[in-house]
Amino acid sequence: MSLLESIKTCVVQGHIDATSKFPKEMEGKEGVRELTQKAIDEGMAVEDILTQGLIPAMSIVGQRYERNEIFVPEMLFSAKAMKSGLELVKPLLLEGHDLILGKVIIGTVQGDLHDIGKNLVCMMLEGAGFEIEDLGINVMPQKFLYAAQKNPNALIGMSALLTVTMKNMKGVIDLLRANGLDNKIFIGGAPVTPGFAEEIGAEGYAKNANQAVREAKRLLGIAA
Ligand code: B1M
Repeated sequence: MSLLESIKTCVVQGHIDATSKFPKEMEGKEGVRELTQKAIDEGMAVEDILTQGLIPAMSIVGQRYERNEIFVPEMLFSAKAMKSGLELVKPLLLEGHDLILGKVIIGTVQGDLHDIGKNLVCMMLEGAGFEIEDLGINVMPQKFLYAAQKNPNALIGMSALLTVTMKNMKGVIDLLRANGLDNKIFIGGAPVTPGFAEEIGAEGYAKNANQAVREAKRLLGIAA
C-alpha cells in the first residue's frame, strides 16, 4: 500500500498515532501523525497529501456512516485523526506569505459542529495571504454581526455541513444587511450549492478550499 493510501486508511480507521489505543487492532502501529510526517519528510507535495490522503478519507467515513457501518464515536476518531495530519501540513501551507491581501471573518454557522472543512479553508486562505479571524463552530448570527461591525471591509465566510444548519446562513446575511453592513459574503460546505448562495443573497460560493481562495480574491477584486 502506498504511503498516501496508508494515511487514508488510518483516517478512515480513526487511528491517530502509535500511542492511540483505537482501533484495538492498530494499537502500536504508525497512525496518521507519523505517516503524514513521513510523507512530508519524503518531500511529497502538500496538495497530494491533502487530496490523495487526508480529504478523500472523510468521504469514505461519511459513506460508512450512511451505511450504518460506523457511528458518531468512530466518526469522531476519524475527525481527530484527520486533524492530527492537518496540524502537520498547516505550517507548510503558510510558508513564505508576508503580504496581507485582506481580512476574512469565518465560522461554522449556528447548530453546526463540523469544522474540518472550514479549518482547511482557513489554512488555504491564510496560506494565500489573507488575515483570518476564525469565529469557530456553532457561531450565533450576533457573533458574525459584531465581528463585521468591527471590520466593515472584511469578507465574511460561512460554512455548514448539515442541510438543517445551512438555512441559518440566511439569518446571518439578513442580520448584517438589517444593520446596514455590506461586507461581501461567501459560503460553502458539502450541502451548499451556487443556487442556494444566490437564493440567500451571498455574493460568493466555493466548492472547496482552493476555490475559496479564488472566490475571496474575486470578491476583493484581486487578480487570481
Ligand atoms: Co457529521 N455529518 N454529523 N460529524 N460528518 C456529515 C456532514 C454527513 C453528510 C454524514 C452522512 O450522513 N453521510 C451528515 C449530514 C447529513 C446532512 O445533513 N446532509 C452528518 C450528520 C448527520 C451528523 C450528525 C447529525 C450525526 C449525529 O449526531 N447523529 C452530527 C451533527 C453534529 C452537529 O453539527 N450539530 C454529526 C457529527 C459529526 C462529528 C462531530 C462526529 C464529526 C465532525 C468533527 C469535526 O468536524 N470536528 C462528523 C464528521 C467527521 C462528518 C463527515 C464524515 C466528514 C466531514 C468532513 O470533515 N469532511 C461528514 C460526511 C462527509 O462529508 N462526507 C459528515 C472533510 C472536509 C475536508 O470536507 O467539510 O465538506 P468538507 O469541507 C470542504 C468543502 O465542503 C468546502 O471546502 C472544504 C475543503 O475542501 N467548504 C467550504 C467547507 N466549508 C466551506 C466554507 C467556504 C468554502 C468552502 O467558504 C466560507
